[in-house]
Amino acid sequence: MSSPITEIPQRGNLTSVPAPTLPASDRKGLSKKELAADNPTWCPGCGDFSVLALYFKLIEKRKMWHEKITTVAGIGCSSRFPYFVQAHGAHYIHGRALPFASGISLSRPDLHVFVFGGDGDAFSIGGNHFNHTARKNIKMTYVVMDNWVYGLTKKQTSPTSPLGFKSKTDVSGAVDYPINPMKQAIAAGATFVARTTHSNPAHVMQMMEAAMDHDGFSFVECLSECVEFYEGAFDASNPRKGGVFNLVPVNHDVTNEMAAYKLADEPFPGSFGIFYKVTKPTKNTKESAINTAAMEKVKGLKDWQVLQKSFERMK
Ligand SMILES: Cc1ncc(C[n+]2csc(CCOP(=O)(O)OP(=O)(O)O)c2C)c(N)n1
Ligand code: SF4
Ligand SMILES: [Mg+2]
Repeated sequence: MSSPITEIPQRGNLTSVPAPTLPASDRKGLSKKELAADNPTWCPGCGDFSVLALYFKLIEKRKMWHEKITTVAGIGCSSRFPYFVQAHGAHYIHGRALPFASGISLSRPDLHVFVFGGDGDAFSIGGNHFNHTARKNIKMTYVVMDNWVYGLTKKQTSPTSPLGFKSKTDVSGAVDYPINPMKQAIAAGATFVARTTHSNPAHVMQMMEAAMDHDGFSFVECLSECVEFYEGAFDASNPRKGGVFNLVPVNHDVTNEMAAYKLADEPFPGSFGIFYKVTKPTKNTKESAINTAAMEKVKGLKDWQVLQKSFERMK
């Protein structure tokens, strides 16, 4: 019996499909035990643990199976993520997780592609890839574990470090204005933009679920404390540390770009939740239509005949 689990789309028939949430079936969902690959090497207390635990929970809850998910990352403490997941994925080049994930998403739209990484990976070396993946609306979920510092390389200023932050690259305090990931994502054309924090696991889970259900490029900024090099960075957003955790107002219109910018402009700790969400055709769908039309033109021909036709055109 054919099942949606085993079907792999053929070239020319690639359509953007919803996240692989399958109805309860005879097949059991993966458990955390089956998903945990290795003992994470993060420092005790690092916010990244929370994101990993919630990713396992998400896969378990939504009954996603190994052959339907892929976990991709660049380089950094947060980008070690795929090492700790017993599933298909790649720990790729610094800043290049998104182009790698784009290739996977466009060639296998039946998969759900999750990308994890840090603020340096996303907004320094990977800054351009972030903008272009967002504007192309390539279907994937990108979770940036923002700790406002380069953790792996032991405390350099990152693009999200606030002014005055003392680091090995700014010994007397950061002088460059930080970027605002939410504004940047909206301006670049991301069709789903949300903000959460590792200290509120239920909210992280809610945002990751909403992101994976979005048909397009979904971006989640997740504050994730680096206890080693930026302890207390997010205390003002954590009620357990005397801070406040404010949800996006219930009357916020997620399709209103200007309203989303206004939320993104709030001073720290700001609001948490979905800032922006619109429906637009994905590159996956558009490319699939182009592929189908191209395949139609060479229908019935053998591969060598298709090749010969291409050579003839080049003469
Ligand atoms: C091409 C290249 N340049 C620089 C580095 C060094 N490097 C590794 S991780 C990193 C920054 C990591 O910061 P971030 O992405 O914020 O991740 P975190 O460790 O904070 O989770 C840098 C500069 C590298 N590995 N490759
Ligand atoms: S250095 Fe910071 S970001 Fe890296 S594992 Fe340790 S606490 Fe986490
Ligand atoms: Mg970082």
